[in-house]
Order: sequence, then structure tokens, then C-alpha cells
Amino acid sequence: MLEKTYIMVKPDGVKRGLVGEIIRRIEAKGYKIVDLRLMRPNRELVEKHYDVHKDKPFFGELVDFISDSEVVGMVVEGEDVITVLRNMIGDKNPAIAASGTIRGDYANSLTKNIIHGSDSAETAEREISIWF
Ligand SMILES: Nc1nc2c(ncn2[C@@H]2O[C@H](COP(=O)(O)OP(=O)(O)O)[C@@H](O)[C@H]2O)c(=O)[nH]1
Ligand SMILES: [Mg+2]
Repeated sequence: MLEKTYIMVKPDGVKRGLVGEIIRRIEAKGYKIVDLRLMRPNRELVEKHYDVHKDKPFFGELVDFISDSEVVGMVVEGEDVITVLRNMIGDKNPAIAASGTIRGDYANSLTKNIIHGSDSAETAEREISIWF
């Protein structure tokens, strides 16, 4: 199915100069970037994005990390793009993320794990409307 997903290079990915590598992998897979923006999101926006995690113990640390820092948000379109990019991103835990995935190759921290990708069609629609 032709879908759209929200992908975000987190502040650690931007600081480490991984924006180009991430875009390269997305394009090499054959997906199309249909919107892209460099942003410094305020707390309110980041809290809304991670609303599902608001009762988790790591919520404050996560929001602190993303807020008022440069991130690159993009909308990516393609066949089954939501699932395929989640697979290319890899597990959130760098100790588990497989080599060859973005997190497996570049992440070394559970909070600072380089990249976000929507996990379902409903989430993708919600996140795209929040960020774009
Ligand atoms: N410090 C910490 N951060 C976490 C933990 N679980 C998730 N996170 C962070 O919160 C983000 C969202 O979590 P989740 O939706 O479960 O993972 P994702 O969809 O793969 O990004 C992750 O990418 C991490 O940055 C945790 O147990 N500890
Ligand atoms: Mg998630």
C-alpha cells in the first residue's frame, strides 16, 4: 500500500552529521522525500509528539533532549514505507538493534538513538499533522 510516514533525525543525529547518510539510505531504498524541514521544536510540540509516553519514567529526559534543539523532520512516501523504515531504523535499544539498521550502525544510547519513525498509519497521520 502507498503510505506516508514521519521520519525525524533527532538532535544527536544532526550533531553527528548523519542527516546525509539517513537521507541516502531512504533514497537508496527507493522512497521519496515529499517534505523536509530543519526545526528547533519547543517543549509543547515535543510533548505532543511523545504524548503516548507521558507517564513513562524517561519522558522528561526524552523531551529535554529533543526540545529547542535542531532536528530534521521529513515526510517519506512509498509502498509499505511505515513498516520498511521501522525495520531499517532498528530497535530503540542500541544493544539489541541489528547491524545494518540505522540504530544498529550509529546509536549508542537508548535516549539518544539518532532517528524517529512513525509506528503505524494512524501515528503517521497524527505526527505529520503535528510537524507539518
Ligand atoms: N532513557 C530511555 N529512553 C527511552 C526508553 N524507551 C524509549 N526511550 C526513548 O523514547 C523514544 C520513543 O520510545 P518508543 O516509542 O518505545 O521507541 P521508538 O518508536 O522505536 O522510537 C525512543 O526512541 C527513545 O529515544 C527507556 O526505557 N529509557
Ligand atoms: Mg515509538
